Amino acid sequence: MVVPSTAPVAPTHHGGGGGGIPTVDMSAPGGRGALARQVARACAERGFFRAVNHSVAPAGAAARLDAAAAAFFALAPRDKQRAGPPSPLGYGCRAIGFNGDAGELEYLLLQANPAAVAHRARSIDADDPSRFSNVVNEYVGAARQLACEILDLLGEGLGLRDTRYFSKLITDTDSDSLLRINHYPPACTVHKLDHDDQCKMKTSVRTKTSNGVNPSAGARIGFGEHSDPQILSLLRANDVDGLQVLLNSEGKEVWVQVPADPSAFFVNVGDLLQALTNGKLISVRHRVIASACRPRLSTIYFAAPPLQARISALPETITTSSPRQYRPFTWAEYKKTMYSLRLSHSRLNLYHVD
Ligand code: GA4
Repeated sequence: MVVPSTAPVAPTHHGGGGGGIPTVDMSAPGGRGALARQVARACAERGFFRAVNHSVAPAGAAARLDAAAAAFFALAPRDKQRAGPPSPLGYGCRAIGFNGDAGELEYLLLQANPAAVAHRARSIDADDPSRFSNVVNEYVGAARQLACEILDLLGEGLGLRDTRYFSKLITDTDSDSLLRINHYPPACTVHKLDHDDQCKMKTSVRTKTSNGVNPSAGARIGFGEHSDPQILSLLRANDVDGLQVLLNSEGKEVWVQVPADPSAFFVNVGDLLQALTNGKLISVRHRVIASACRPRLSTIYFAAPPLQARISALPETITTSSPRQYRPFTWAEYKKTMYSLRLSHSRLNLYHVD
């Protein structure tokens, strides 16, 4: 296994935060090998990077999805609730998962395949369901293509025998990938009341994270601390800040603000990719603080394998000095575990062979 050691990842240092967040120029002229090493290094050191100059044109599929999402979230609560409850897919307001987690957001969670999107679209855009499904399918296609490009670069950067191993898992016709569209209403009082009315729910958002650390004073938890369970996640958001990632800085874990960049994709390694690479790539913990006075809209494509896919560290990642870390499991088995636990649980540890 090749440990990515050259081509240091360019950290970004924006005034209000972002130190230590790697940026990868997907169209850089330096050649494919250098790009592959850069992507692998970012995922090994941070589990996270900002992809710029990527293949998804902002004026096309992304803009059309944003417009469809904004139109949906602007509907009356009763109309939105027709697409819910999130069980786990559908429209959700504040409640996340089945075990009492909540955040200051509303969202649509969709299975990222045309048949499922068409079915769900009937309750999302009753006037013209195919309009909504076309927009979603077009976006999912573009996001999947970018995810494959990144996964193939990772395969090369890690020196895998089958460099397309990861991308084949997510392009399988039975891939269990998801699309999540999140709307974080503004934190300012006048809007907050609107939002409370909309949800018609009395859930309180915990202000403490799982490790007992309080987010900074006045912070509203939009989406609590967690790692993504799948292979790779691609997030795009508008120009409103809120995303934070937990990074290691000189032996200490620190929450780093990710400055908003609507033209970029923020890419993060999921639990399955950590397991497949025997811990060489790390599934980054992240959260959203929704304290802005403007609404934040984000879209995340979660690239996942089929339910029956066997997740086992690739042979190239196992050596005598780096023995197998996790027992093999199927994605179906892992999903069952994750839905039985709280959002912040470090669920992959349950599969550690110790
Ligand atoms: C976190 C990442 C994705 O948003 C998600 C979430 C899922 C859900 O909202 O239904 C989970 C969460 C996420 C992991 C633990 C379980 C399941 C909520 C929850 C408490 C869609 C996913 O795949 O896992």
